[in-house]
Amino acid sequence: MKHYYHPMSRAVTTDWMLRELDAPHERCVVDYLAGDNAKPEYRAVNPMGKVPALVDGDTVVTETAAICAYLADKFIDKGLAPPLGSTARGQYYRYLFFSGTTLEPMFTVRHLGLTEYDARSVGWGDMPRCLATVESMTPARDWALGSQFTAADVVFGGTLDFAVQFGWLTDPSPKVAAYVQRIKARPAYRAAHDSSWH
Ligand SMILES: N[C@@H](CCC(=O)N[C@@H](CS)C(=O)NCC(=O)O)C(=O)O
Repeated sequence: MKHYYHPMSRAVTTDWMLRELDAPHERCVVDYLAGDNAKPEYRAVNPMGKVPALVDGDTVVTETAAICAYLADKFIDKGLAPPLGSTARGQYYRYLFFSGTTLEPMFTVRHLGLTEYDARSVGWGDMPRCLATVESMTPARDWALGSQFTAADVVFGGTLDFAVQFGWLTDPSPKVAAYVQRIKARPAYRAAHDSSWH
């Protein structure tokens, strides 16, 4: 597998996931700050020119959450996804999709200072509803799905961690702050972040 990576990017999250799984792979640095992501070779991998991307044989996976979900299923024996076909998959998908479709856009909109929009029409709604949902989805102990740490934590917890770091989520509740701290204490998280430029 090839992991297209940059140390100042969301690829740190997929690197963290690869480390959680101890998954063998080749790291390919795409220096998007120098414009390497605009080169035809990389646009052939990801027409968005975004990192991360994962190439596994003929399969190209882009989007941080999709890469984490793909890896968790590929290495299902490592226990970072609930069993295929189990009802826990429903909750698992909710965490994986909520982060990209709702939380990220909401934090971006806040960052941009956009306040005049119809919250009923846009997928992310508004900040009070997002924060209430984060509060209800954040586990008071352990992980999103209970005692088993999964890719849901890498994606949901990783998004919350990003949001706190970049000032998009100010004053997280004690429960959210404690969950983020548990995430950050994981050895694989630390290894991935220590080798990035944060
Ligand atoms: N939706 C993508 C976003 C990835 C993304 O925005 N990557 C940024 C770095 S964090 C990037 O590659 N930016 C380069 C550019 O857009 O030119 C994901 O979840 O993976």
